[in-house]
Amino acid sequence: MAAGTGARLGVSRARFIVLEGVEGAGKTTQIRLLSAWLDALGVEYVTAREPGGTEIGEAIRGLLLAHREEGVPDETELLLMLAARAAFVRRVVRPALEAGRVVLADRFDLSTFAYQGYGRGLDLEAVARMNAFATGGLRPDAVLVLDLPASAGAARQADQGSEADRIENEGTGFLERVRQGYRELVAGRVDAHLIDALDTPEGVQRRLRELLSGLFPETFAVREGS
Ligand code: T5A
Repeated sequence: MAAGTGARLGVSRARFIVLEGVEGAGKTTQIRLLSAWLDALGVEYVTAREPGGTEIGEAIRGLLLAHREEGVPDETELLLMLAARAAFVRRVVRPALEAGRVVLADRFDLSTFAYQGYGRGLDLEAVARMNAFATGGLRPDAVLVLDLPASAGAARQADQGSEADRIENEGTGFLERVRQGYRELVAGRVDAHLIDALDTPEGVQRRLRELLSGLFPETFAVREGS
């Protein structure tokens, strides 16, 4: 978790913003560019990833993404994701929002619906009930879903040269179900927005900034002197 350098406490209003999308969609890249923007605006923020963001969450991330010979039951995967989220909400998100900071999160509950619900085929209503317990009902202010074909995201990751983790190893059939899941989920949630992630990183970033400035001008609009 990194704290922003903007020092104008009290100017910005706390917002919980989540970046979502299939592997290689560009979430990390866009959070880095959004962080630079918030620095320039003088908005205080924290960034964090899921699963992770806390000591216990990072330990759970290691358990979840490591390759395992005997496989991991889908229910175990779900419960571990939610165990990490319970700590993330209580140790990272709520304290930051209470301190008046923006939270930029790399994944949150839409990932669970898309991966464990649509990807693994677990019952969406059961996932929703358990997720609500883990989050204590906390919802993001906006969920920005970077949309691109799963094969394009996988190709970007291959170009990057990073080794595929356990979930990335599920292949493009699984990841395409996840992608379709995201598209259906966005259609059913007023806080979620679909963004074309096939554009250049700069083009995607322009769209995200326009969207956030339009949705929350009191937080993200350029102010005199910033
Ligand atoms: N998971 C997570 C669940 O199953 N359930 C859950 O509830 C949660 C919370 C987490 C894994 O856990 C699963 C999902 C995941 O499988 P992760 O590290 O968060 O893993 O997920 P990844 O999506 O694998 O993260 P990546 O860092 O690999 O992907 P990003 O962040 O989307 O992409 P980024 O920015 O690193 O970019 C990837 C490459 O593409 C290039 C970048 O330079 C980089 O090389 N790139 C672009 N190239 C061209 N055009 C653009 N617009 C580009 N943007 C970036």
